[in-house]
Amino acid sequence: MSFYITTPIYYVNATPHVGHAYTTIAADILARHRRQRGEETFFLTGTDEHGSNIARVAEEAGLEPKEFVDRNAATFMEMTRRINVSNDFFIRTTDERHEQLVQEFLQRIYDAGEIYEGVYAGLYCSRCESFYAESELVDGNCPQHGIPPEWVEEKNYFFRLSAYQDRLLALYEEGSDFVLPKFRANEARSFIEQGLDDISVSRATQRWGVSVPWDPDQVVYVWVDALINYWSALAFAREGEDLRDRLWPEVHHLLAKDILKFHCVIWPALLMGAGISVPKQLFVHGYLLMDDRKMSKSVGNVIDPLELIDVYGVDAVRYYLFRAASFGQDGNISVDGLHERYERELGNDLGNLLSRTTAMVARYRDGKLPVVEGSAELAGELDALGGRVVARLDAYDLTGGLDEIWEVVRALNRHVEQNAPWELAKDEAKADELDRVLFDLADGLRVLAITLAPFLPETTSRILDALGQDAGLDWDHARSGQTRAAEGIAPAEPLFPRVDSPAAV
Ligand code: ME8
Repeated sequence: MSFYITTPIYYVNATPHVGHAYTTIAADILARHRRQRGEETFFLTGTDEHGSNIARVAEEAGLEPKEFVDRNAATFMEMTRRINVSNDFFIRTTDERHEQLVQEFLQRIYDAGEIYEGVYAGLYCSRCESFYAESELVDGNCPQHGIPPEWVEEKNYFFRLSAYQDRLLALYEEGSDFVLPKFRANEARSFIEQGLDDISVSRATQRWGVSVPWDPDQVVYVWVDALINYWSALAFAREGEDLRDRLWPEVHHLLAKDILKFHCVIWPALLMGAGISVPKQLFVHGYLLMDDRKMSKSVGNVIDPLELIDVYGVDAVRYYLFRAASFGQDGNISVDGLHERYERELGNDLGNLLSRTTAMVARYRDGKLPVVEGSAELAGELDALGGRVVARLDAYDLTGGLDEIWEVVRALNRHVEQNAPWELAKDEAKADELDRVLFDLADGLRVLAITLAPFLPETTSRILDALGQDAGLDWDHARSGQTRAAEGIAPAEPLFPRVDSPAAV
């Protein structure tokens, strides 16, 4: 089984914010999880660097487009590194190898007779890089950006999207999981059912893009250029190998609802036009909001993920984003909310559990952890956890995955309270019982660490180190009774040290 997962490629006209980090971390969690299960996994992210919007912003900054995109792509690469994601490749659409494949892709559609020349006249929002019908405008403005679109009239090449209605609807047939969640599939389907207009796939008045192969006076429309990245990257991501043979079309696209139409309608049609198989699945998530408004660079209400990471650490940010909002739905985030969950859930529930466990092993057993028969009831809970998390993550339910794991965090905290090891330690006759409880806690923490590894990669290694466990992160180890005997266990440093107040950000 192979698992290929992608994020949107982000526009480099501004610096990255938490919204970009969100999708990238989600993809990372799924990729890390599949690797644990031994699947061949490939995780792609990158930047979208052509188009009139970027050319304009570069000009405003007094830079050549290439210099501008090089600088800004670097900030996205830096974000990708700082949020600790395990992407296998980072694609930039200004990579010549991508540009060539865009031409090849478009030529295939052209050769199939699915592209014709026409005149486009319509309202265009350069922020979205998208045409709008009058009826779609809100008070005469772009519905996404609230600015008036420009009237554009030019010779363009058109793709016969209108001819793909039935083939697209077939993808959305009853029972298909082509697009998830279901309510997003319904949105895409009703859009297709309304009837599709042909779309322009080139621009005559722009220069910052990939030349149309049969007419170098035109450049390829930036959205077409961008979508092709998911397919092109595989051809050159690994030296001397064409991964398309193995990984296409086993692709899972993650995106937010702002770009649903491009991904769920136009992209599969373009692929069909080029004679290439359509993606296996798309998951469309909601928006991160601040005070109930979408966080976006055009509204200006953005949080820089790196500032949060500086204060709370990368794992806390990775954790919070999937706790604050149920993945799939919209949800508000705030620094106060992060602070609260950091203290309560990460610091108290998980961090203290490790501190107490290691402190008790150090104090009552001189740092030695023997292997004994653990509690059958707890073992049952630990053994059920792996399957539950798999079911949630296979359904892209990252928040549900954390819920399942936190059930066990809480169960272990109850186990400490109910068995009161500090009382057992007072009575020599209860030495075996104490060993059992300490083993239970270590075994439970080890299983938690493995199931949490995709969400909290740094914390996982710290937990396993503190318990003297180094068995690796394979999903097979997410079962009870696999903890090994250890020595030299010392009271662990707090996993989530105190942060004074949210105002620190
Ligand atoms: O649309 N909440 O790039 P983009 C959740 N280049 N996710 C958010 C978000 C928020 N408030 N803000 C941004 C483009 N995102 C095109 C994509 S793909 C072939 C081309 C995330 O920089 C989310 O994944 O505007 C959204 O779909 C994406 O960033 C848009 O990024």
